[in-house]
Amino acid sequence: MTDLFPHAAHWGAFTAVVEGGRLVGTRPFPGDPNPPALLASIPDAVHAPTRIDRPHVRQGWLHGDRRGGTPRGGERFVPVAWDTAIRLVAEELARVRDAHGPASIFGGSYGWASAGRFHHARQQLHRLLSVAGGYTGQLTNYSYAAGMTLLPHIVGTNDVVTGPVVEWRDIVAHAKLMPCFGGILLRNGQITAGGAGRHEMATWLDRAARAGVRLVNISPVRGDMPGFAGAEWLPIRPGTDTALMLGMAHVLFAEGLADHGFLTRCTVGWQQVRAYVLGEADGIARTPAWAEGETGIPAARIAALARDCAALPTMLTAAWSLQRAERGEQPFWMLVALAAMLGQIGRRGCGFGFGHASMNGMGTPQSALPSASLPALPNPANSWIPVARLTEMLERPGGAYDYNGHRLHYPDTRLMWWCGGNPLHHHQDLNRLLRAWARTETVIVSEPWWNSLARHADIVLPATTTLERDDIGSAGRDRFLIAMKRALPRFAQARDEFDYMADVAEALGARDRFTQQRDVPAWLHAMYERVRGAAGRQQVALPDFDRFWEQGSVEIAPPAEAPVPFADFAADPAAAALNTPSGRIELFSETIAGFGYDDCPGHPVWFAPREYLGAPRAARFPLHLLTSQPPTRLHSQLDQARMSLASKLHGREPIRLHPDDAAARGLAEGDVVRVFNDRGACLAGVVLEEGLLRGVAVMSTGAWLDPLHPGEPGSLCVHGNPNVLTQDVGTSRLGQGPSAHSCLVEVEAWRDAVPPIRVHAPPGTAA
Ligand SMILES: Nc1nc2c(c(=O)[nH]1)N[C@H]1C(S)=C(S)[C@@H](COP(=O)(O)OP(=O)(O)OC[C@H]3O[C@@H](n4cnc5c(=O)[nH]c(N)nc54)[C@H](O)[C@@H]3O)O[C@H]1N2
Ligand SMILES: Nc1nc2c(c(=O)[nH]1)N[C@H]1C(S)=C(S)[C@@H](COP(=O)(O)OP(=O)(O)OC[C@H]3O[C@@H](n4cnc5c(=O)[nH]c(N)nc54)[C@H](O)[C@@H]3O)O[C@H]1N2
Ligand SMILES: [Mo]
Repeated sequence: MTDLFPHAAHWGAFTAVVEGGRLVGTRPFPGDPNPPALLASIPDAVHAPTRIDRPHVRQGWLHGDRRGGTPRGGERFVPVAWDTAIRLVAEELARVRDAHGPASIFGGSYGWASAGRFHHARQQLHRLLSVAGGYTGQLTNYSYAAGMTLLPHIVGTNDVVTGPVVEWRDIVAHAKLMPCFGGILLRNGQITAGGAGRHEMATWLDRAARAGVRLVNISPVRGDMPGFAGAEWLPIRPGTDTALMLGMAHVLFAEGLADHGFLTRCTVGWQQVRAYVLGEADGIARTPAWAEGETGIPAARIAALARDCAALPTMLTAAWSLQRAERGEQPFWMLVALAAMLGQIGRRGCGFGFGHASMNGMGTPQSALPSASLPALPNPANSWIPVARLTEMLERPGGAYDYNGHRLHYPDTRLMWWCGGNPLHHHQDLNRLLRAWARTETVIVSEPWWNSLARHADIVLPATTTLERDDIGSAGRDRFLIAMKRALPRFAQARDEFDYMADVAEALGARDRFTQQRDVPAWLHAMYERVRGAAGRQQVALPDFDRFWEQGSVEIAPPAEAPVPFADFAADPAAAALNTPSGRIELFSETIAGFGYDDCPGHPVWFAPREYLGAPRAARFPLHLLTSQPPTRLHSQLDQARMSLASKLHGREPIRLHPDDAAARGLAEGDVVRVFNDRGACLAGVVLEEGLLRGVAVMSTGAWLDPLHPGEPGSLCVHGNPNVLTQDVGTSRLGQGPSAHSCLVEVEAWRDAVPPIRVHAPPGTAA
């Protein structure tokens, strides 16, 4: 017998096909023009051999080891009953809270978890820790921390990076030229946080190309723009986009092409930027020839692009990746400055935006209603760190640091609880993190799978997957609400976060405050009704909950006309002032200048990164490693499923190399190599790619960390997790974002026997 259930994942809405209690397939959401290939991987993950069947406790911890100082990952786990696990968790939370204060409980738990807005793992954890007395959280995100901290100072809002951004509808109709920093790559368009019913990036890019929008792929990777776009490729050295934009700005000022009317009416500080570009203060004119030296792009092409931008209706866009790098604030600030010099901000289909290809739903028509969400509870500890300062927090309890104008101090972390995020995937310099991790007294991990994170825990709590629970799928960048129906029985003793956390709350005397005396159906109902109420206020009629649940989805029509960012402001800057101190676009920011940060001064500038192809360090580690988003997974999720496994070579994560770089090292397609620098090393399998700038290597993120010697930080990752190589340093004191993309490495042939991959099978447990 076949049963069908509507459902959703971050990689799309779908119908779950169930036979005999097993998920046997997925069917794409009706009407999705471009359903992600990733949907085929879901059954493998749900029924993977690495599913955690019951709670487990690390042997040493169970026997009383709370000293900290134990590198985790090398010891056996002991299965325990849920009652025991709940008691241990509640006692440990209470002990740390009472002895050290709630800020010593780190519950930031950054991560994507799963679609389904009620059983959202991280939000459930935050609610629990809030009613238990508080915790240290995390501010901003790994995606665009530097951008989202900077841009409110510059344009008074984050919308330019989170959306709504300039829509493709308008780009197709009005733009003639679209330089894309980081390209428009369809791979990343498979994903929307919360799940989406429509994947339209390919459709819109195709329409733009057919409409005659000239697309320019400014990236170290030719494949960052699909062939059908007919784009021109400007191969650029990673980390040098700011230099390119400065070279273009020089042409605009030197040749009288800058729109002084716009600059004067709508910005402040353009004179400082102009002086810097022309080299009036320091004698270094940022000419196209100067920019060629940094970027590797011929000066004539830089100048021609600048002139074309000034002559044509132009839309500038940059991938979020540009700011996930040392001094990542600068390319975003400089892109705004460049767009201001062109004077087209606020015109239909023109101006600037970020992330048009970073995620599905960016720049596509979307509903103006709030998405369904689980309300947060106030955190009594009122303690947080900028998201990517994780290792430093563990290394330097009480230590001072700067962030966005604040002088702050790290909490004294004694306990970490991760639920819905995987720091052993997402954080940089994992060997350093693992050393710092060892200082923590207790690590609790909630996970459906025995991934690397679960293996580095003290207490492991087995979570259900979305297929095992009822929920609502809803993404701010999509126009559907999806009834995510329970399609499978719970796996073994796995439990829903809401369910076991209510028991932990009860042990701490706070069950009713955690559940707010609602069960799951009551919560889903309440969340849906909030959206329906908001819709009603905007004259949009939605069916009641029971109809929605029965139908399986509802569609909320997007506005007929695309909103145009900054249109009102550009028409009348005084009447529609921006939310910046001057009310205008700040090409010079008194506020930021006032912070006195040498790594983020008052206007955009070029900083030579410590790690890029022009750095002295490149003599030792001559390849720039980009760690991009994986085509075959979402981060570390689905790594154990068919698409990801099929992409590996000898079981190793691929590393893409230019044929000449490979030949210079005696390497051929399919060879296993050791990728290394002075932070760590991993194995990988060579894939040759002509369309790479020489000197650039690319690995996807997300291969599960598989140390040759578990429990010994610094050990070779035999599988190919590139975050053993990346550097862990804040973008600047302003944004404190991650700098993953600034990373130099070397590659050599691996001549020993290739060790087995162990992380895709469950770990040994003690009887
Ligand atoms: N080098 C490098 N590193 C990067 C990046 C990069 O470009 N380069 N990109 C960064 C970016 S942009 C991001 S957003 C991060 C992503 O980092 P993460 O969001 O941490 O990565 P995920 O693999 O999605 O982790 C989600 C975890 O939640 C678990 N999970 C899923 N559903 C449930 C559930 O219902 N309950 C529980 N308890 N757990 C669940 C999954 O098994 C998985 O382990 O990575 C960052 N890291
Ligand atoms: N399939 C899939 N899609 C995803 C995700 C996933 O895990 N899998 N993750 C999602 C998440 S959480 C996020 S935040 C977004 C991230 O979206 P992005 O940040 O846009 O994605 P990346 O893959 O890091 O980078 C995009 C491209 O930028 C180029 N690039 C890197 N450095 C530079 C540079 O210095 N200059 C220029 N000009 N180009 C550069 C790389 O070649 C890369 O292919 O992706 C989302 N989409
Ligand atoms: Mo992200």
